[in-house]
Amino acid sequence: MRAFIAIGSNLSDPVTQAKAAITALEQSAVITLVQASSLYSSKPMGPADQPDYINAVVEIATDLAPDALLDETQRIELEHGRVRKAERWGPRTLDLDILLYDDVVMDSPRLTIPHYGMKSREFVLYPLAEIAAELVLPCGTSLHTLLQHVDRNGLTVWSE
Ligand code: ROI
Repeated sequence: MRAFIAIGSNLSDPVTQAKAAITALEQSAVITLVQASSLYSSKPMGPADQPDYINAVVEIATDLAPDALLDETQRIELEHGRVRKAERWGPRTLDLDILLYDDVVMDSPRLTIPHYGMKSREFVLYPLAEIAAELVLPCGTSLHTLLQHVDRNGLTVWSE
């Protein structure tokens, strides 16, 4: 199965966090990394008094079912020092969000696929377009169409 995962970090050296997340996905015994987008710098969505984010999107191949894939991404988050804070939409060390899993549409207490926020988030859509320009979502909407409605909002490719 093919899936797309969003990576986000704005604490504890976000560039290092994002790169470590990509390495961890690459090294996972149960995931094959197919491709990774560039790293992007983005303005925080949510409270503005937090650092800018580093975001990326990766495509993976896996035999894991969606719930088992979530277990694996959460294992990686925890391994990389993720601490869940009380504040909603507050800063985070490492976030791995399952965006898409084949053409699966599901809504369980643990997991909503496609990711509920992906259609409006520039820091998801532009990195996704870099690696899967011709993608069409399970609802039939193309990534091209979504991008026409979402401003870059200061999103830039991060370079050293
Ligand atoms: N804002 C940006 N720019 N990037 C993120 O990855 C991100 N993740 C979040 C919230 C707090 C919604 N804001 C974000 O979870």
